[in-house]
Amino acid sequence: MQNQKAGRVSKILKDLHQSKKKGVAWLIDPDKCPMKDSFITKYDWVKNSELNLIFIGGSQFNNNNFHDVVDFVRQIAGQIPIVIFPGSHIQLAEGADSILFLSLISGRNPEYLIGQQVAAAPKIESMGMEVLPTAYLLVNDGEITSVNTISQTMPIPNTNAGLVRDTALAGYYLGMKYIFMDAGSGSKSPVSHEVIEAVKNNIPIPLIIGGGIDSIEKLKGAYEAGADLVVLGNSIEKDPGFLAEVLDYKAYYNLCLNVN
Ligand code: 1GP
Repeated sequence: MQNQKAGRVSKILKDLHQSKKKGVAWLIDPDKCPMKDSFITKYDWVKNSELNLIFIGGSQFNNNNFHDVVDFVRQIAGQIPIVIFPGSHIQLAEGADSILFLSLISGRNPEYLIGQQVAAAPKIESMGMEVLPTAYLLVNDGEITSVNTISQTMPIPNTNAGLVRDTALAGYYLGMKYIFMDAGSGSKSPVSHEVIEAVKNNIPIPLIIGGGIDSIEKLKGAYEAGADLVVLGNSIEKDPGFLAEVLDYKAYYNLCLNVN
């Protein structure tokens, strides 16, 4: 077995969780990453920013040039870790620092509980990247987003915080080290505060929240409910300036934590 890369991302997530500080991950969808000089010009400042992580992945991406996308994004990432957020086992690249090794435990499709993982495991082993064992739950108000269509699973409703909590707890008991609750890309109904609180108050591992967070108000709500790291994708695609706004807000929020 190859040595896995040192746990840089796990340290970032652990530090956020323990310090109660908040983080931001920018999700870049490889289907929408234009791989043009204009992208690099537009986002060249990111490498010097306080962005915690860059996620790359998408539920629809099926091209075999995933490594090109990762290498391209590296130009604006600098030292910010690139984490693969895979939609399937073909979304792998040596140039990434880490991979969210997801099991979609809110659903009952064996392909996304363990099938894709078996296909990916030996490739990840040979690449030697850091592996982040992650319980992945889809939770929203009943909207069907692309991840539901692809995975052929339904989200757990926001109204059923008890079931979300029990599911996340099962993931924790199975040894997963991170929980990622996702409303789905572009969802109109983000994971509810009640759900975030139910998981945060009962399960002592880093909590990642994403899906449909398209305003500072929603970001603040997720932070206050207990998210350690918030993932944003669509809102930055629509308005690249929003990333800078989000990072300013995160800095302000963390500063207030220190003051109080
Ligand atoms: C989707 O959580 C991510 O899997 C991000 O969602 O694109 O809606 O921000 P958005």
